[in-house]
Amino acid sequence: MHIKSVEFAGAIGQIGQAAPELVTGMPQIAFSGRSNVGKSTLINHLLGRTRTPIARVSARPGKTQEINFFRVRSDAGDFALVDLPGYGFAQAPAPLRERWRSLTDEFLRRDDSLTGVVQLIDLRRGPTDDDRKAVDYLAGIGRPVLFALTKADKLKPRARREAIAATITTLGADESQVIACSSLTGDGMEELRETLGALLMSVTPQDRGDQGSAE
Ligand SMILES: Nc1nc2c(ncn2[C@@H]2O[C@H](COP(=O)(O)OP(=O)(O)OP(=O)(O)O)[C@@H](O)[C@H]2O)c(=O)[nH]1
Ligand SMILES: [Mg+2]
Repeated sequence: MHIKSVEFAGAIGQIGQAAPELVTGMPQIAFSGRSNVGKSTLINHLLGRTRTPIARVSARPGKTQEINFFRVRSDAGDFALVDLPGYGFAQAPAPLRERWRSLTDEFLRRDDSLTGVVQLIDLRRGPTDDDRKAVDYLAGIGRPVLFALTKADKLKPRARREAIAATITTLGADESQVIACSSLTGDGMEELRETLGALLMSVTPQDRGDQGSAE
């Protein structure tokens, strides 16, 4: 998949709020993961926005509490890339965690345009309890899930191979569902881009609405 352009489309901060108009009717790919797992960084690299980041990478984990939407034009059609707020932030007070759950749950369960979910997991840590809950939850939604194992650069090749194998086993995932990534080396980015492109191409033009026709 070749990315042509990206723009910030808006955010959902309240339960029940509609997705930004700019992405109405477009297939959506959501990025889910623990706070600090590297979501915003991965999104910037995936979209080729390393020099001028479009997804904010904050110094304080757990700061993003909104669902952010980016409108992407690509040769696989137009789509909305959705940056979900990170979960599992240890210091987050219970009401905030509850709010996260309701906001995300309400959004993900809308029947409309969710084409797939990229679930990020820190390769070095393997799936945490929170990750497993997220994975179980996503399985219940019944949309295609791709696992991006982040920060792969932090492990030497052998430890990396072992960690990938262990994560696949723990998740009960298929090898084809899992991509080891590094925003530092660029590993996995092209594979992730291609896999998402194929997923988007599998969405029929009728499902995409008027704005999504491939060029
Ligand atoms: N070594 C290494 N560090 C990374 C990688 N990806 C992200 N990081 C670092 O991890 C930290 C968190 O990255 P973010 O992209 O802000 O994480 P996030 O998941 O968006 O966090 P929240 O917005 O709080 O949910 C930053 O200091 C990044 O520089 C990677 O592939 N390799
Ligand atoms: Mg972020």
